[in-house]
Amino acid sequence: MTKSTEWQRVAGNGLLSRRHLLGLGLSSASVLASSAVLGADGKALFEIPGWSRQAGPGPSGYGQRSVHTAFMQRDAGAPDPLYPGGGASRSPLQHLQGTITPNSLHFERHHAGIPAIDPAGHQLVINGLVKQALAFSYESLLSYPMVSRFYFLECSGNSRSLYGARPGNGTAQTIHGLLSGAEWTGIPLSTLLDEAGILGSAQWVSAVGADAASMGRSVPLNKALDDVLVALYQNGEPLRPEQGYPMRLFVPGWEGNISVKWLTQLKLTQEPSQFRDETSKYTDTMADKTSLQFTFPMGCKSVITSPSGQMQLRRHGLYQITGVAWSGNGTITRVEVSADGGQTWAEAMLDSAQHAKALTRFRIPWSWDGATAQLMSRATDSTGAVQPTRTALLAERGENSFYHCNAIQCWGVSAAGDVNNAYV
Ligand SMILES: Nc1nc2c(c(=O)[nH]1)N[C@H]1C(S)=C(S)[C@@H](COP(=O)(O)O)O[C@H]1N2
Ligand SMILES: [Mo]
Repeated sequence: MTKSTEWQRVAGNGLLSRRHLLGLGLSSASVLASSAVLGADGKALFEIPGWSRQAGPGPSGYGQRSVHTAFMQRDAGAPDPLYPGGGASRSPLQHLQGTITPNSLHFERHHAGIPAIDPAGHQLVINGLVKQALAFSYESLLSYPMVSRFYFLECSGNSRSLYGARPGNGTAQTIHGLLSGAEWTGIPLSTLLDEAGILGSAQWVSAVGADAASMGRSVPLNKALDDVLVALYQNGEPLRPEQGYPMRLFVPGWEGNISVKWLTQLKLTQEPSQFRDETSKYTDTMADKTSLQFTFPMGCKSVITSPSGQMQLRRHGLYQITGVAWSGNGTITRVEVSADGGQTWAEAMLDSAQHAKALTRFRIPWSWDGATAQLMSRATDSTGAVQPTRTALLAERGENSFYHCNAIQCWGVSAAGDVNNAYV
């Protein structure tokens, strides 16, 4: 075992070099000397557990998680009779690892609930400024060549409680859980638009969903032809009804709202359609009360998922600080972590493959000696954008902000080990 004096401290308040993650291990597992496994009489010193003594259930048609992890849930609240089917549920970020959110825990945001679509009765129509209007059945779309890409999806209302005057008492899930990551498989929208034939006057693609909200958003044609998908699969299986089964628009890196679920129409137009969700909602009101419209990309951002809000550190010693980082404008190139409220920073290890517009996992070892600490993470992306402090973001956006909060957030650790959302 390396003595704690040999840990290389790289920033204030106990942050250790990320190289200690490689090989040295932060394990608190008890070391089993071989003599400890068998007693002097040669008998095993531990009981053989019940599950090792008899055969368990056999294979099944559809897998279920362990009953011991069933507490990991989205935080779907009680239904609101005044808003049928509406609302959101958040991903339990503090319980997850890696960069892919299990489909059953992908966050949800519905404006009028989940339509029960029979794919046999569903159509995707492409019309408007095209040479020939087309209608695709689900079956016919399945025969088009598809691509698979890792992307994050984030609602632009995510983390918006950080605009509040006082820090809300929340978890990584309740504050930041309108965020998930998946491998999305679908048909490049450009393939379908090319088949319809884009007329020269077309500048926008208006996408409309088949839910009772008829949710619509206008996508600039250059983005539509760049990396937008008509997504049919999510993490290898057909989309979940919550995520838009049988098909959704997927607009990489941009605010979640524009990835229209239950997609049924794409109309090419010269001007944006000025849907409700791009006029009265999803605009950014500035300090002078003017509003910015079409602020599409989600900014460079990171969140520490562990230790995080409402956890308790029960012992002094080594911890692994971990979280996710992402940017709607490119790849994450760097994540720094501070344990002293942003006075000093150390570079975290990026331990996942770094895909553009996808979640990246970071981690760094931390030695907690019982002093109060303020844990923060700061991401940098491939455009050079650095995640702003909350103070800087508020100075830029003013007090009327609601969407697109990518500020650095702080988890305060008390001497007793309680972890809480804090402002610095
Ligand atoms: N048709 C339709 N598309 C929709 C919505 C909706 O209510 N109806 N919600 C939008 C919003 S606000 C977000 S953040 C994302 C959420 O996608 P998810 O539920 O798959 O996480 O879908 C978007 N697409
Ligand atoms: Mo959203």
